[in-house]
Amino acid sequence: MKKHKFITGTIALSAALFMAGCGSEEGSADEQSLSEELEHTVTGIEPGAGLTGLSKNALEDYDNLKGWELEESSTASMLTALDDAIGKEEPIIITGWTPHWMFSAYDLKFLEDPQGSLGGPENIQTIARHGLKEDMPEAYKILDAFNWELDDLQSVMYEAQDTAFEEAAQNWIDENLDKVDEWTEGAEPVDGEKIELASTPWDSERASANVLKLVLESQGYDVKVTDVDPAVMFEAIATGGADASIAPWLPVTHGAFYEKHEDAILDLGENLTGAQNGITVPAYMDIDSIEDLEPKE
Ligand code: PBE
Repeated sequence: MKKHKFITGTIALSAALFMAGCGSEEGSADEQSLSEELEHTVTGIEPGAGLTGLSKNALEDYDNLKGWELEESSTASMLTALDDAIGKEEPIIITGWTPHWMFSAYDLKFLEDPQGSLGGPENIQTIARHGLKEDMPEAYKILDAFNWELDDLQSVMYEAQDTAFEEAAQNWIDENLDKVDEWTEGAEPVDGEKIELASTPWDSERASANVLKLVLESQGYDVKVTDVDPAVMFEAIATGGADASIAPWLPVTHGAFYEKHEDAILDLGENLTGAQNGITVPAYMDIDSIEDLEPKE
């Protein structure tokens, strides 16, 4: 990230100031004032995100989060608030996840979550509508074979910070033809067949959808990608309104939508492992666990 150097410097300085200021005061007094400083508010993202549902559960699950609020808005405004807070060396608590460039742009940490409200390691999974295998066997083969590593997805996502997702996706494909060949192996090209992919509007899924779109296009498909809320995405696959998706986060993030539509969708398994959600703070904040926060009195 272009900002990286500047921010690292700021964090080092703020960490030093913070520690100098903290001295040997009692932890609980500090935490009380920290929670007050945060106005007992977690800065969240879109209401429709799976992560928003999990974060609401966390507010219920932890007794010490009594009176706390989740401020729902958008990923863009959460990131603006995060950048602001870090620029001013102020505390902030957000709903975060990886893969996302926020973890490379800033020095952040997930708070420990002993209740497991935010889940553990997540997979990104491929789902398709019933009948796709029979109707579009060549596309089905590619979807079924599609899988990559965290590093692959991140390299597309990071490059797309400075360039269009489509260009970043094409560059990744050009550098990873071996991997792409594995996905398309044994699949016959088609002549302009239409396929509709449902996706979600976060950068990790913009990256994966753009890569798959280009790969399917290179095989002769006419590809349409629609970004929708996770609930709508599952609904679209279940009702046949879209053909497939490589965007579901499971088992926990979109677990409720998956369970609702389980019988009406085909599960083609994971396409990426090692995703993770978490209540997240800048590394300079002197707390490690959700349980370090204090209830609103
Ligand atoms: N996320 C990123 C999404 C899925 C991808 C974790 C913010 C969510 O539904 O919560």
